[in-house]
Amino acid sequence: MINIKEHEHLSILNHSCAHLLAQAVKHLYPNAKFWVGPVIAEGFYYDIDLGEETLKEEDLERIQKEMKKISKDGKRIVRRELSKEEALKEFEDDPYKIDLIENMSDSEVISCYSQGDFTDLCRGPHVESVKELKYFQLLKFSGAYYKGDSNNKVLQRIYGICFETEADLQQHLQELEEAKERDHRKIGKELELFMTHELVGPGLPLWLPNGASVRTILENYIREKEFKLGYHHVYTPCMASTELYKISGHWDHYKDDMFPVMEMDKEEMVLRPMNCPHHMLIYKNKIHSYRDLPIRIGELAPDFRYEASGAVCGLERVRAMCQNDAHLFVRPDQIKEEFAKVVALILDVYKDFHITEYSFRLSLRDKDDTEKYFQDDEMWNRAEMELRNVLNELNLPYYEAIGEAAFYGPKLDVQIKTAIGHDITLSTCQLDFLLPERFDLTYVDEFGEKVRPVVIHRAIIGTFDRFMAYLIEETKGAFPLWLAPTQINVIPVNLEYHEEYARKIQSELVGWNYRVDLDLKNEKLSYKIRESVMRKVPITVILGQKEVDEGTISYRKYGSEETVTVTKEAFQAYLEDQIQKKL
Ligand code: TSB
Ligand code: ZN
Repeated sequence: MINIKEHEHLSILNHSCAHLLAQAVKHLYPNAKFWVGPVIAEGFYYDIDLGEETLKEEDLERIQKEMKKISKDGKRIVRRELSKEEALKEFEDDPYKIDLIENMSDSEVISCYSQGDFTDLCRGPHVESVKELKYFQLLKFSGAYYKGDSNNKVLQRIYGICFETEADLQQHLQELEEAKERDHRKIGKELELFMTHELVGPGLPLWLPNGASVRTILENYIREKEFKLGYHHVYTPCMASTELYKISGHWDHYKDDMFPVMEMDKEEMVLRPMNCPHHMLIYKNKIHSYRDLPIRIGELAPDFRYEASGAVCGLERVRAMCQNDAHLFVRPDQIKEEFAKVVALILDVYKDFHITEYSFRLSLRDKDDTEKYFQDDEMWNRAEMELRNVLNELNLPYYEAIGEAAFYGPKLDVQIKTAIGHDITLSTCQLDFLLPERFDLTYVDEFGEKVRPVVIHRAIIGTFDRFMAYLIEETKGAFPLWLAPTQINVIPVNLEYHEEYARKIQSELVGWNYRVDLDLKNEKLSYKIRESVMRKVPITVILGQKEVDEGTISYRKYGSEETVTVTKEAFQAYLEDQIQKKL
């Protein structure tokens, strides 16, 4: 989907359209006051104070109509420059604009733009006339706290988008519609994969049997892969004393993302946001020789993060998650090889899931953010240089992002775009010189000296929660055979004559270790087939007189209208082939 901010002219068009929106709102709500109206990747929005009023769906239509009217009128958009003093005078009735002006430096040129009866403070640039704003659409509205602070007043935020042509606008609206259809929250509900409940809370989804069935397969899949690659899995508790996080540095640099402390008697406990500290202790539990390294400690580990309630999203961003985590304890001379193995594992897993649209992001620290990042220039320089070297040697194409590193070190993140346009990290591989220091980890080298290992943090599936959100959107809920909650749905054509054969086939298929449903509802065949398709079951088996007489199986693959009749042996071979190819 298009990113408006990446196009110079579309950015100007959308910014001008935000002013048009404000003008229309002012016509319809004369007391309206305006905060900010920026361009965003998805178009534009404006935050508006409508006093006691809250918007309704119909209001959007009225405002849009008014915008069309103003656009037809075709007033020119005129820029004026003001001194700070003049600006304060001009906008004296508008506390929001006064706030903006007061926060500008004295040397800054303050400009405002007028179009007919409406003037707004703005840096610009804008199009020459409102006439140029023809192909726009208001998309939605929501409440938004003034300055994003929940102690402040809720403003009405109206979103919209503007294009150069009607065709572009229509294409975009169609893409939005398709994205909505793919949204994992919608499909998750329809296919009964997961649910949420206000009594549990935001960001805390409940996995239903269908979703849990897919997750179990994912867990077994990745565990098996990791065992083969020399990982050792552990179980550790999902809470610990705050002392542990004071040692690790989470307390100083990650506290805002953690749930508050639980006090019991004299103890202070916290839910863990990450598993590294527990795994550091496991490493430290024994003396290690240089010959033992790398040591790979893996865990399918529950973590808790206090994500903002406005940021949580279905399974994609949750407050209780389960990481496919591992910490690799390596010698400095093993960094490259071990990192390469992790990248190879990521690519191997992506091949199995047919993941092709992703990019590598080298996530670096923001030197100025002294709160988020542990301060040790030498350590950061070394880690960033090592990581860059590894990536260059592996010939991985990547882009850099300042301020996206973990507090303990730089990361290689694998980024994907979700159906609704979020840019999220799926897998991650991180280089850390800090935690070995904080936990005083050592191994004995070939000269009998104690030296520090390096830690690689990595998550391939990332979290099962986020990965599931991704899978749902990619497959539109039509999971491949090996992952589908129900793999085969058996339907007898006529209950009276074919139920017995259908029961026999179902039990044989279950005996072959497939997840099989038998539909004995008293409904028409066509209804049952339609329902099977709605549930996106990969294979629907339809058994009638011919199949009973010949001892065969007729089936339809999801997405195909064609019915294929085969022997049981051929059916088994077909299923095995599909599973093996992960289709
Ligand atoms: C890899 N300590 C490391 C670990 O060893 C760590 O926690 N890294 S992380 O912070 O990047 O998280 C790992 C992965 O969890 C991310 O790559 C992302 O895929 C996933 N993740 C992070 N936050 C959330 C969330 N709120 N909801 C769902 N998944 C999340
Ligand atoms: Zn970690």
